[in-house]
Amino acid sequence: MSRTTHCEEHDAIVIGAGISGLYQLYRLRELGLRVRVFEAGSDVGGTWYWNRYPGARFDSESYSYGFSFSGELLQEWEWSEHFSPQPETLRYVNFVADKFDLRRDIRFGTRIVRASWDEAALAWEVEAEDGHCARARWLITAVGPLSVPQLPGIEGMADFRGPSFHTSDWPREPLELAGRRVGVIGTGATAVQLIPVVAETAGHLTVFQRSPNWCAPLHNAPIDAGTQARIKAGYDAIFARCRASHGGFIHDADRRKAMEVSAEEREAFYEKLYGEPGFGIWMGNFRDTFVDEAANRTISDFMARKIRERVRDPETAEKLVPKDHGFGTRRVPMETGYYETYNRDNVRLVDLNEAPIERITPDGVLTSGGEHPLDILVYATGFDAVTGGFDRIDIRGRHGQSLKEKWADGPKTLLGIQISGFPNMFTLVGPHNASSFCNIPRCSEQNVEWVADCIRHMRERGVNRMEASEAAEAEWTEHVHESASRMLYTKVDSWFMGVNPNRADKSRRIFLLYGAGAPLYREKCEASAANGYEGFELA
Ligand code: NA7
Repeated sequence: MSRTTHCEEHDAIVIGAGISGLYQLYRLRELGLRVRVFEAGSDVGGTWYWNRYPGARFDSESYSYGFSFSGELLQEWEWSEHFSPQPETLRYVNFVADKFDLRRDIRFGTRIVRASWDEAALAWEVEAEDGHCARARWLITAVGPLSVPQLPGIEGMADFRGPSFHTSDWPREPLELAGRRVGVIGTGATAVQLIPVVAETAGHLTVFQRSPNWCAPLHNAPIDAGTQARIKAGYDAIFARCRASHGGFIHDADRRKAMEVSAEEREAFYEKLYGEPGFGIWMGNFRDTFVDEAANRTISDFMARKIRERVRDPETAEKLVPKDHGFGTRRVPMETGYYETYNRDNVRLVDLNEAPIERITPDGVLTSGGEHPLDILVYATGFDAVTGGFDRIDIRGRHGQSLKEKWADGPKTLLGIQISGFPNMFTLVGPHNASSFCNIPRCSEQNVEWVADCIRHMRERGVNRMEASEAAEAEWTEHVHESASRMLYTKVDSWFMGVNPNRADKSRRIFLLYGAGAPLYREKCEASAANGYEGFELA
């Protein structure tokens, strides 16, 4: 990269001031490094900074989500609900930033657009949209797995007269919904949180659904004083439980297989899970639910019955029952009164399979079945998942190799944390990393600590350069795909599989996550470190 302007010098650069980037800053500072974090937003929070739509909240139990590294922080902070709403979570992240004085090393309003490795200087140079330049030996990306909003390419979008926006761009100024006709396109996890809340205030709500999802009740509730005290006294046990589980949640698979028990027992077990808060029905189900189609069919049938019971109009209920994939093979949206929303007089479900969208008009959405007049149009159309945050930065490694080109046929990494050809760059919660399929803070803390230990190791031994070997990278990539191949979610289209209907390359279908579980992932990371960072070349 040629440059004429002044360039700041640091030891490490972190891109992103969300949950992972903030903790990385804290850890690297502890090592005595000069660290600079660059953040596109005007404040800390990442996901919780951007996603301010009504109804946004955790699907993780609040007390399993917060940072675990500071006992003092754990005792000081009080979550008010079992599944924290976004405003409270954003307050929490701000509280952490203030408590540890993190803001002084963060440059806000700075979107990094280029990063290139300088082999002669053994340093990364990054450049922001505003031309700001910085150099450092280490580059750590904390760009988030769901940070690049995807708007659909529907004709006429620019013509719509009223407010229209993606859910992650929900207006910061108050938006009056009362008496207005609102349209929501999409029925993923975001829409399922949003729709019941909007329906309560909007004059009329039209939901445009292309594919229904299997949604499960969240059962949120306030945390009472007694529970609060038990939570505070029990953090060690909570984190130990998360650590032992496949996905870093307090829920972990039941040891039985679905067909090992009688139909009555199975039904009773599903009822119990359905009545309990959180992801238990997804993460705590029979252990073969997501590898065995017959097992999966039993829970899918149960969930379908629940939808039919809860939605009064049988035709609408049928539209809400997924037919093309089994329960839990895509991300399970967690709901609060979602299905009952369709019993309201002011809500209408439009099935886009029956009547596809033809165009957006100045006054609404035109489908083949007619025009739906709207005052406000919300795109709950998801994100360019996992690799999107990397693709929008022009990252150049050794010999100017472009990361986007290297990953054109899918990500290749070692442990989802480093990439051959891109020395001294670490990818927190990146593709093929267990963190992207996890209760994120639980797994990203592991990523951050592994990176900090690795940098400490390099400095102590005078190592200036570390790069994943090509052979180890190929082996890891093979392991990622091989270990996921049995899983039913690799047979279904979703953002897990990098299927993004709004991308130019619609045909791409590659598993982006790591499906063999956080404990095995952690073991593999620890083994590499214990063997002098096996698989990496240190110089
Ligand atoms: P998702 O889960 O990717 O959902 C996006 C939704 O938008 C989904 O229902 C899509 O239908 C729909 N969509 C996308 N493009 C279109 C077009 N062009 N027309 C109609 N419908 C469309 O994103 P979310 O934001 O809900 O959730 C993302 C993650 O955030 C979530 O998993 C949590 O982990 C947090 P499709 O299924 O493609 O037919």
